[in-house]
Amino acid sequence: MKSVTSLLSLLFLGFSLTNCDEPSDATSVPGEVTDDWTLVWWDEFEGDGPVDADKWDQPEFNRRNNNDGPDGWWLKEDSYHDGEGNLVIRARLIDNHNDDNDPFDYATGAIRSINRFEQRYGKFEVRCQLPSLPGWWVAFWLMSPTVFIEDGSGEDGTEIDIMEGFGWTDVIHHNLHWDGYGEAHRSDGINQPIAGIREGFHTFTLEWSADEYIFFVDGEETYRSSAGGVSKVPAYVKITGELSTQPNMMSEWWANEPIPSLFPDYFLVDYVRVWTKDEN
Ligand SMILES: [Ca+2]
Ligand SMILES: [Ca+2]
Ligand SMILES: [Ca+2]
Repeated sequence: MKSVTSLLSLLFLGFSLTNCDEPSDATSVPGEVTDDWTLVWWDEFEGDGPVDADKWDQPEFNRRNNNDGPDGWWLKEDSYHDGEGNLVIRARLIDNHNDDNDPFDYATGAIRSINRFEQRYGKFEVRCQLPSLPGWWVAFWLMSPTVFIEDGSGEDGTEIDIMEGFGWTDVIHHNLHWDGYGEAHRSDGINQPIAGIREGFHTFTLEWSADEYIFFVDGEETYRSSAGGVSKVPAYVKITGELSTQPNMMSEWWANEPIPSLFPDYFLVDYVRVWTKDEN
């Protein structure tokens, strides 16, 4: 009986350990030598509770205003856990949310680690399933408040778009933006179709060092750049959906046109993990 009790205790301990919010395969990243990397921050999005407020801020505001059409809001209730190990970023129609004359507005979800976690350099990875509808886009990106400083350099802060993806096309974007978003704005990037990227889950990874940014999709290098001089300041993590009814955003250059009757749509994120590189 004693041994049975011990066995049960061991089983219970094992059960507890496998159910805590630890990545089970954090070192098994395709194409990577894992020994030099130390996992320092992550969210596995386990459980059916709300988004972890210790890790994430959920901004709420009219992210994509349009004076001539429905607005695209970020609302807290559109980012949540699905109870199956994923973060859900939802896009949907809502009643007109302000005092303009729109027949309806749109809402999407967004989470960001601002005031909670920031890091300079390292490896940043998300595993996710892209949405299926035209009209909105999703992104895994890094942001520094100093990206707005207009000094001819991205070293003091660069928006690093590790992945921008869509429901209507296989094209994936990797982009860098610095010196604000006005006339001084500079950018560098690439967009390329990746066959089958909208089917099932895929990983999108950035390796950021003092020398360069290297981007990977499913462990294969897809882009490499040192544009702007490479940011030397910490950045926080963002996982977002966005929908704009501005004509340029509804073009085939970007998110294409939303078809209101088809919504809602969903972007699923299995995990986000961040490593630092060990200095040997
Ligand atoms: Ca409105
Ligand atoms: Ca700058
Ligand atoms: Ca997960």
